[in-house]
Amino acid sequence: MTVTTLSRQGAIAIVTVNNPPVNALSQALRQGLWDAVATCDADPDIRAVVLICAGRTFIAGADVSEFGKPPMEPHLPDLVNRIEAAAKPWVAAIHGSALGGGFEVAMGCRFRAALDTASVGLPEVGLGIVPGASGTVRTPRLAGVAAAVELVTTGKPLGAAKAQSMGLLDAVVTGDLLQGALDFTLTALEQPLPLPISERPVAAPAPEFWAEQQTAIARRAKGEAAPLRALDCLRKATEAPFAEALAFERATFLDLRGSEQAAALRHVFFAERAAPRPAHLAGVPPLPLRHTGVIGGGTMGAGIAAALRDADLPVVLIERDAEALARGVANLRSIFDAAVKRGRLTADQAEARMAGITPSTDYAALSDTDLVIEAVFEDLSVKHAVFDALGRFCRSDAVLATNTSYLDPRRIAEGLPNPARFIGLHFFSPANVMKLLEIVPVPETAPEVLATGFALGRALGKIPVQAGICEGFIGNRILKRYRMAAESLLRKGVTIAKIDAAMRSYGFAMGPFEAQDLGGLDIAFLQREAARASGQDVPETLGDLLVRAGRKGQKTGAGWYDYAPGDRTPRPSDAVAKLLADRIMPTAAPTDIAAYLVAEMAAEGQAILADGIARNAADIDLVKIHGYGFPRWRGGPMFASGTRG
Ligand code: 3H9
Repeated sequence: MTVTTLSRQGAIAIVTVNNPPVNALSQALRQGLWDAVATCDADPDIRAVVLICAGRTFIAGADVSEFGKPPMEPHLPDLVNRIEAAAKPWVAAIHGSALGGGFEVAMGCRFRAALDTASVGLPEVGLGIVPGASGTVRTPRLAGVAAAVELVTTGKPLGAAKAQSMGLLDAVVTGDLLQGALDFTLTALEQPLPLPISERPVAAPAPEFWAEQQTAIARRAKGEAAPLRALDCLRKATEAPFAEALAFERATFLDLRGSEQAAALRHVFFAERAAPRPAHLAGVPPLPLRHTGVIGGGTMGAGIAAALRDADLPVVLIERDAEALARGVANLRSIFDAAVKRGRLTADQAEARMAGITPSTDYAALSDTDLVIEAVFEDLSVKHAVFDALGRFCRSDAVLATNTSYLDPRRIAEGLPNPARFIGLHFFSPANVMKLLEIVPVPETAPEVLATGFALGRALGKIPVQAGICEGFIGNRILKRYRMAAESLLRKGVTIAKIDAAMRSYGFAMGPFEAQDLGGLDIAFLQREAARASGQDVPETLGDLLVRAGRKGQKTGAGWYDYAPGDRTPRPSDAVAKLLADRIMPTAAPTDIAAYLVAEMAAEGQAILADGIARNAADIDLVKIHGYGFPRWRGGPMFASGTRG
């Protein structure tokens, strides 16, 4: 396939890139662009070159799948230099995303014009690397050091308008991109050309600027190497000549590319892209999703309804009585109000979200829904009553889903007239924020219903992962093992604070005990009690002792730690030490606490694989990263412990 084609419009050459799916800079594309420079330079009738891409996006970056292989010529930094040094000025015409190497190619061009819907960015830190083709050296020369630090160290793409205001783009066009770029080029040719970016000066900021950035980035990065290494490159770009800074960036890029963190982040990158479209559902068409319903307006139900509204799906919200319904609507209102406060939504958008909610206490309001998600109290008889009503009032082809975390979906489905339409959709709180969606089919679930679960995940921008049926599915089953392992360390005399600190320095935002205090110890306690009441042999946990002493976590001002009123800072607790004193028998404990706890998670992951509960190890990693705060740059427990499946 020809990945670049050359055409002409008057004196302007048009180089069109066509390398699906995302025009990544494979060796063939680099060579194609390399040759295009030579062809255009040699043609005396060509005055300028517009670089434009076919398909869904401008060049989305280096080809990540080539990263594990030996680099092949022409190398990207050389290509960017060559475009910049071409005898004719190149103009990048950007739609979709110009990311990483794609934006570096655009910076090799003399001008950048973009559609108003486009975005640009240097997301390399998200892959554990730094830009490797002059991103850290050209960006500060193009847009100043502050803009470059933002772009390079956060990795977040910027919309066209913002990018233009920061000087990263010369023009933003609406409508026909090619025409807009051609018009821009003709006008630009009437003026003296600006200097190539590599020849522009860069103002070095005050020395304290770097120290401040270093501190702020180190705090955010929590052990992730790339953002700080990117900052080093940016500093070099302001202190050394262009070529020297470029060589420094290249060396840093190559060093990081071979690192464990980069391998972990590449693993997550590809796992995230594989998850929404699992191979076993290829060719199975999902059912249409136009109207949805949510049963229960509590924290979970309201969060799910908000997620559905964020994807522009109309929602019928059902509660058992007017009072509960009013609370549910108020819960939704406060979710959208908070989004307005944070600047994530405008007031009008929040109103439109609310306008798409139809609150009702009458199940008949669900008669036209394609999908209903139940999020009521975790009690089998309550769930049965709900599904009995759904079976009577919903269309026979509507998908009926439960959001249960701990009940057996097979038992919830008992008695449904059409269990082929039934599925578990396990959201994580807050459901409009957390990316993970565990999809749990029962044996009767029809393939197209399972495919609809994945289609919903895609529509909501979630990471959907299929889980089999067992206690806790994938995520909570591993969480339970993790907590038990943490308690076993505690019993051996390792302090609560030390265990939490070890997991924080591993990269979690919180350790296992702090996290329980935040979420509340009573939920898992009540589950254990219910299991005990039903005759199961559930050994007593240390957490049980705390809950029985009234220590349910932050909400009671006391859990594994003590809390001062109105203050969430955990303080080691003498009361807990006393409460647990006779359970703690100092014995040899593993010295590398994090390694031990991660190995325990991975061991449970292995058992989950052996039981057929997860489809592959990468899915388990996604569950822990997107539902439980496992540090992304560690790749998930399976990857981190060498189970790369
Ligand atoms: C870099 O550029 C380093 C340089 O500084 C220096 C080099 C020397 N490579 O996400 P989607 C595949 S680092 C290979 O679902 P969307 C992806 O796996 C790179 N493959 O599409 C999937 O494959 P499949 C910096 C890639 O429309 C398919 O394309 N760039 C790459 O939702 C569709 O992907 C980035 O990090 C790639 N770079 O979103 C950009 N990118 O269909 C990463 C995608 O077989 N990419 N694929 O499952 C993205 O952010 C999104 O793909 C994008 C499109 C926003 C572009």
